[in-house]
Amino acid sequence: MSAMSSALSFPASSLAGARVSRRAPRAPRAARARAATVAAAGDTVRFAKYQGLGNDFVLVDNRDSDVIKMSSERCAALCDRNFGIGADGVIFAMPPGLVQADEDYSMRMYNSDGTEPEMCGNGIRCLANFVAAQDGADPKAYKVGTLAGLIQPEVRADGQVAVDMGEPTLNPPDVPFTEGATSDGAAVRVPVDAGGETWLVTAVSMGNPHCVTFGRQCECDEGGIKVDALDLPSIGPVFEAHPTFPAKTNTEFTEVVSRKYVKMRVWERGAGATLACGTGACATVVAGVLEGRVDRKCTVELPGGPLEIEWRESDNRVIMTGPAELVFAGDVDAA
Ligand code: ZDP
Repeated sequence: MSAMSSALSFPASSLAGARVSRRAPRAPRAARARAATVAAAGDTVRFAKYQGLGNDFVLVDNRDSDVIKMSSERCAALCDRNFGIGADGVIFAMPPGLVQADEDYSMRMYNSDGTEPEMCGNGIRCLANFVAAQDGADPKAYKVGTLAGLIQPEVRADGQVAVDMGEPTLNPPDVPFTEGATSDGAAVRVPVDAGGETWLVTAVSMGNPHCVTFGRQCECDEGGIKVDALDLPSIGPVFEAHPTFPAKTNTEFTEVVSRKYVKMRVWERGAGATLACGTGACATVVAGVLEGRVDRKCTVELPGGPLEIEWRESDNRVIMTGPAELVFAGDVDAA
């Protein structure tokens, strides 16, 4: 494993924004292909480690090139918590133009297993703070291109980052989810067999796929799941690769404490059990509203801490607010 220096060189700071429209077209295949990696032995990359409620990421400023500085395999190795830096993923600040010309920059990311998701909620809050620190910028709004469309995070003076995550996608084939819609074009409380039991799930996309469940069919009638009693490492992977989710899925197991407060445990696609998932918290509140369990403004308590989520009635957009903090910085071999 290559040398890493841990000189702390960044002033902690923060950023901002609100999103344009989720219906923005996905990045053209050419743009994604163009970003193939060319790291050579001996190249080093400067990185900063950030975390949002314990969901942690290695961040790299890659805005000087269309070519991603490290391969997905190298990123997976760096995410290893024993042999690497240790993280749930690696995020690259890329040049603008992934979705539209007037972006400030764009975002590409690898999960800790090396797969590439379309979007990440905790990650885009960390990215916004990281870029502001790089540029020594005061809190400001950014337009960020992602594989899920344009997202605009807003950094507030108190250091919290509020992100307009756009409109949820509920049409089952677009999640993608193979089962049919059950109410108003969405797949709500659909019975799915997993781990030898029947669970009731609601399928939501926040640019990436989510399977939200408040419990097994039997429990749902008796007040729902108790997340602290959940055997997440055994049931999580079953849902992640469930045939009803052809692109695999993140799964949110959710306990309702009140209409304004839920406890959630997440098993992430390509990352396993994490301490928090921003897109997952958004999907949880959307599913909770569709199932008539929670209000549109709701706190989602995760193992790593609380996220404030609002699914706005006025424009159907989801707003996620939470922290994003620098942990340390250093240099690492790119290959
Ligand atoms: O969709 C996926 O593969 C997720 N694992 C991406 C990461 C999601 C993230 N945890 C979030 O906060 O939304 C970063």
